[in-house]
Amino acid sequence: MSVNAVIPRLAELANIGRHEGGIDRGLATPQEHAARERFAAWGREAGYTITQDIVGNLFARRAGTRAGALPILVGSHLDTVPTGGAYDGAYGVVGAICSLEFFDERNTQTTHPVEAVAWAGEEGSRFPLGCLGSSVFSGITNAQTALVLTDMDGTSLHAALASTHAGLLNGVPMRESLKPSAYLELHVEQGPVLERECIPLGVVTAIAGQCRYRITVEGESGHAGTVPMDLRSDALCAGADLVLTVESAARTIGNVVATIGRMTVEPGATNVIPLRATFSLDVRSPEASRIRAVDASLRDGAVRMQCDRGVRVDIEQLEARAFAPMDARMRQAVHRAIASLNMQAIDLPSGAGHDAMCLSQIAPAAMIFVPSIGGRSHVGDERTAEADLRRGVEALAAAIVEVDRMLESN
Ligand code: HGY
Ligand code: MN
Ligand code: MN
Repeated sequence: MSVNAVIPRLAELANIGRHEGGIDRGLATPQEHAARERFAAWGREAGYTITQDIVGNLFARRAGTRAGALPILVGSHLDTVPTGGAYDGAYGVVGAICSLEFFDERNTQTTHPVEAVAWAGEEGSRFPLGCLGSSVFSGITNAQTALVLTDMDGTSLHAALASTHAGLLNGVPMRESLKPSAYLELHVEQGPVLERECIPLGVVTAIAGQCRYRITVEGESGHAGTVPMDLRSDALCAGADLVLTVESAARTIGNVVATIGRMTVEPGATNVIPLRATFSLDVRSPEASRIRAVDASLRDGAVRMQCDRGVRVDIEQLEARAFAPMDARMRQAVHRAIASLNMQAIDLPSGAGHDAMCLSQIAPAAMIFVPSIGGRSHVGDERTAEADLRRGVEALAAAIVEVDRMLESN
């Protein structure tokens, strides 16, 4: 099957968690569990050693010729945003296992073992931490800290992973904590550059830094019909004012993006002045100074809300991921591999976050992109041409061999 298997396998995964708005596979839900089961089954059928860890990361290991060599990890994630597409994450997981099968078909041996990986909870959609699994694996986040995180219903990750139909896979042993010798990730670009440049492959130079926040604005509730406007401390109006303050700051500062993707209003009745507005904030830039500038405008705005609108504002930073340059020697190895296939590639940065941000802290890391049609992602109609999907897997397989050689020449 190998390279061509990427298409039917992605189609199969795309039906797991599908709804009319896209695909929803939150970490440790029955849907994401089912996707992990499929990955484990493919790995077993190919004869690879399947292991997992306590937060749900899943590994399929193909032996190398040198026992004891630290593995090359190749992977991405199976979870999605609530209205996800068929390729964000899943493509890199399926591409990794198809690359290993490609080696089997050609009897290609690598010195280093190679492990295809499905990282747990990269999106941070269900539990409030992006790159959850890869940050625990990389030692950036303490496993216990991750396990006590709770979703919007108050369910902890620990409880979710303990459930039989959505948790850790039955009968799959725990992986011994071997650090990797290198990391590769294949991903759809999720942006417009490769399509605009008519280039089929991208080698990522760096991944933008990002900060995620939870902001709670608390005012005074009251009767919608009897409280005069000048006597109100309306939490939602203050929250909306703060949202627009942050948006305007991001536009002015430049080379930074700020997104408020979720807001809840309590008590949520049409005839009650909102007591509380709670919203998310996602800020990203390749330049840390610009993220700090947006952070400062948020905090200044919060003080202004408290003075002018009589509300209380609580700002909780949930996550801060530094700008992550990809390893120069790994990038050269990837370019050599792509050139050996007579394929074209360009260098480009990633505005989207990836597990490679975490892995790059413990091993040399590189990423390969394929074009996204219309540059669209995190939407149900995310699309990439089949030829591009297959080409990306061929490039990944060649890159693994090149990296294996590079590590030998160290
Ligand atoms: O949000 C991101 O950039 C990634 O898709 N988790
Ligand atoms: Mn992704
Ligand atoms: Mn994503």
